[in-house]
Amino acid sequence: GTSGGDGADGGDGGDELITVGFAQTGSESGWRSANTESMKTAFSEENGFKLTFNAADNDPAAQIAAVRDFINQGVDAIVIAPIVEDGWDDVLQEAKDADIPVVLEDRTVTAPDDLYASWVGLDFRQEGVMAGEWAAENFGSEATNMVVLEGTTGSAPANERAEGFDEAVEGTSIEKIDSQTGDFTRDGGKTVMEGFLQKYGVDGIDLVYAHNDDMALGAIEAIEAAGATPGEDIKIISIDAVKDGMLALIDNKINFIVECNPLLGELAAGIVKDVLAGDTVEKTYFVTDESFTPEQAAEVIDSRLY
Ligand code: GZL
Ligand code: ZN
Repeated sequence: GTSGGDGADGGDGGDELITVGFAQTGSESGWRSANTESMKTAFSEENGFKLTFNAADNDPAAQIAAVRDFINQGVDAIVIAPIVEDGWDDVLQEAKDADIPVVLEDRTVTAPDDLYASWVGLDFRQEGVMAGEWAAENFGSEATNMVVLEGTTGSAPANERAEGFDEAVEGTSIEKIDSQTGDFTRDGGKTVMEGFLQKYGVDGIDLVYAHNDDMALGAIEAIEAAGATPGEDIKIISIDAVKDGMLALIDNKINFIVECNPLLGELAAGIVKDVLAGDTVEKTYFVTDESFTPEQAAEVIDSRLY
């Protein structure tokens, strides 16, 4: 940690600000912007924090380097939204050796859980199950060719949303004919969907499962450019429920969205304070997710916080 509160700084001996290094994935999606805003608001000076923010532009090596910087700066605590699940053991061990607690927010890691104090996030697997169950219910009885727009390769949400969905549609007549990463970005979703349309034609694809709204919005552009009607000729199921996704849902261009709540700042800030105060914290805090049909989205759109 930084200089102790021993009054040697000649200050009023009042509470020092808690210095926190936050290693964010980057700015790949509308969800990410909402999550960053939530974190910056919670880790504010009036809440007792001095926040150093780093966005790693979706580059796992850059994100690990940012965490190493925080360790060298001797921050009081480190918060990470890990781009990918793997590769964290070494730098988390270095943080542990430097006595700097780490709290994970949003995505999680495969490293042993004694290397981080806590993870606050979403049950990505359950999100995949919710999406798959809706698909099974609505499209599972007739032959359905599905393409998947995967999230960032190696990320917990991409892995878990695929696992949950596949499990939920097992035994139905939904057939995954292709699956490729669009890296959670709108452009990525559009480019991959253009490739799928080239390969299979509009008539060869019945359903798109997009791991996030931004890729679904890109797919909508590609489907419309191909002269087809998204939500009708080609159905779309997505995850996040950010504003733009919900508006497309209300427009019936997306058929179903599973929410993934990005407002994790308050929880993460409280956990950091508890950890530094030596209080016991849970290893996992899940924030609950809802799901929406077009009608349900229309009812809530004006009251949504993101
Ligand atoms: C999920 C989060 C994912 C979102 C994407 O909690 O990590 O990353 O689903 C975002 O929109 O890019
Ligand atoms: Zn997994």
